[in-house]
Amino acid sequence: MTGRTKRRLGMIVVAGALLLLLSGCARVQMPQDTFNAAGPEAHKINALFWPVFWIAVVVFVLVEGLLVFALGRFRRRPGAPVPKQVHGNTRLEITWTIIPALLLLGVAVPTVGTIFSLARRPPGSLNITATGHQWWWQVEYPSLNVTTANEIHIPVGQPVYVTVKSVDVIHSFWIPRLAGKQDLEPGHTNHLTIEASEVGTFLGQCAEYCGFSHANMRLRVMAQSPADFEAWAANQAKPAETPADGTAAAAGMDLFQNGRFANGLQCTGCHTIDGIQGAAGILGPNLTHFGDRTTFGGATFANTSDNLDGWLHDPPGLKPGADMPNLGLTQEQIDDLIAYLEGLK
Ligand SMILES: [Cu+2]
Repeated sequence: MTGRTKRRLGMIVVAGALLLLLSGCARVQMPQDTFNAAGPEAHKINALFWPVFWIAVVVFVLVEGLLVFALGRFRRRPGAPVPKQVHGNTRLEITWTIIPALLLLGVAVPTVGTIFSLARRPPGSLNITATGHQWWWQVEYPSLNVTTANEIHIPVGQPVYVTVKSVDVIHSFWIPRLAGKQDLEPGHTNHLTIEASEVGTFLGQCAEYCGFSHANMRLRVMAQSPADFEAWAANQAKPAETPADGTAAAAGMDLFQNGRFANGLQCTGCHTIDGIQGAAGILGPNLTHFGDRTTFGGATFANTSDNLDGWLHDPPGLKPGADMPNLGLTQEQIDDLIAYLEGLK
């Protein structure tokens, strides 16, 4: 390769790298964009991030600029100038000790302030508990007598103080547009506050690798107007509806309550449905108002008949490592169960 080809190749590589870098700057709306804050807690984090980022940019440009300049100007070549020797210059050394110290102090004050502000339990907050399971979220509203899974409904404009726990391994609760991350640790309780200032659905996920289906441990926050939220909570607090006699849903309910499947397993051994006698299992999600949810399986699958059909045929086939085994259900049993579950509004 000649020197010229080498130089050309080098330029192409640099141009390609620059293009790649710039492509990250496109303002595409991403559902999990931390910079697109949708509530006061996320705004606090951004208000800290941006000043620190720009200070770091200025320091980077100054330091790297000086370095590149010195490399070019004083590199070893015939007739190169010898730079002024400054070893042991007390004034210079004091200067470059004091400037970084002041910068760090300037960054530390708002950082500590933000940490305390985020950790505070805001007055007038709604309290909920999110419990991590491999691989789904149990969500409880103790003051409203509501238990659900994976989808967290909250009222717009009210802080929600989330107590996070884990029953197995370390998980991390993260709704990027509403707040930072908070770890869920077995045997230890942590807290964070989320709040949305606008109506909408905010996506999130477990942010701590927790095994096989970590990527399938998602969650979402549905921020609703206070009136819509109240209506939702009032409905959720009711026991499950009983389907009309003779329908497929009624057959599904009977299967749910009394069916024994592969290895003698019963639905009620793992799932709770309020209003169904004996259905008080807590290994899997509470299904009392399953039909009201838009997703299932760790908010990974849209709550459609097709997806439910796939799930009931072979849960671990859809979600590797799922605790719910293949129960060996017949197509008719699956259809009845789907009719029942979809009716649990
Ligand atoms: Cu996890």
